[in-house]
Amino acid sequence: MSQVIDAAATFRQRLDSVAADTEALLGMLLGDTMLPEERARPKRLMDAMRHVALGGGKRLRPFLVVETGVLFEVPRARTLMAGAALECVHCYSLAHDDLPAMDNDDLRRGRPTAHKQFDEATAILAGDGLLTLAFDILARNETHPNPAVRAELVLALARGAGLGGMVGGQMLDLAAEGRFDGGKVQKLGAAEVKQLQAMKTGALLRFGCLAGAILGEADPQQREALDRYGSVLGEAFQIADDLLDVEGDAATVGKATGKDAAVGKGTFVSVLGVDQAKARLKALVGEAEDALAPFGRDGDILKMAARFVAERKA
Ligand code: GRG
Repeated sequence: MSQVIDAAATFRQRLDSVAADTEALLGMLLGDTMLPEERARPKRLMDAMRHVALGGGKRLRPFLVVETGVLFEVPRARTLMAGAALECVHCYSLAHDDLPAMDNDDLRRGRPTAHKQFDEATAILAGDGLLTLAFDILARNETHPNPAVRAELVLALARGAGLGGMVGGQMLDLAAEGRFDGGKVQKLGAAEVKQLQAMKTGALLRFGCLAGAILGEADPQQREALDRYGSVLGEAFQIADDLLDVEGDAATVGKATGKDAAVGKGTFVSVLGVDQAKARLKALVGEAEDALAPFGRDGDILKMAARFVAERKA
């Protein structure tokens, strides 16, 4: 029992430590200091970008970058840079997803969404600014001295975030809601839900797990193991998210719940049912642990991350 508590406490400490370092780094990147080629940093836009990117969130994605980087002894300053870039993309996606044209939410991370705190145009530009900043960060020498490694990171994040990744997944999601078909909801099967979610939420989590290996110039087998871990983790994350929408309460989750069922959305819970979704979640944690086998005890923290993702309440 005490070993279980120790493992949970260790994981919490490591997650909190990455969260604090990411907050500080993002605060610096979104500070008043202008960069070469910049003419001005408009205050309202900066305030909105800071609202979206700072002061909340579990920072799970930067944690994955840092902890996969630890496997290859990548200096923490480098993994924090790549983690901050990934978090910028994640935060932009949340701000755009919350817009009236998308999910129309008032609450995010327990605070007013960007368009509520500011206005729609500012929220769109704040998202655009964060998306662009992500690639600016990856292209910097501090992220990695080898330009080929930086280019690989840029390509991998672009693939995860773009047409065949998160943005494409969001499009499939909106289409399934019947947005472009007079409100006629598409009845998705399990394979379609899996594909949609692997794109919409899984692709960024997967990038998080691969980024440490890219920064560490890991061998193909090690990359393959982390790629598998990342894919499984992404599915587990989404099932847990779907369960939270059904069973969580808005105050703890930090956003509105019950929205998926209200719009008849195809989710893991709607296609599998609550009990089977929970069984699948448990199986995925086992698969995530298996994927980490090549790393021995060094993979323990990432195994804890898989359990955390499955059991999370927010
Ligand atoms: C608008 C291009 C575009 C994409 C939106 C990711 C996404 C696509 C929308 C977010 C909608 C949503 C709530 C999806 C469920 C999974 C998810 C990304 C939850 C939030 O991630 P957490 O729990 O959030 O890691 P924190 O706040 O901890 O960072």
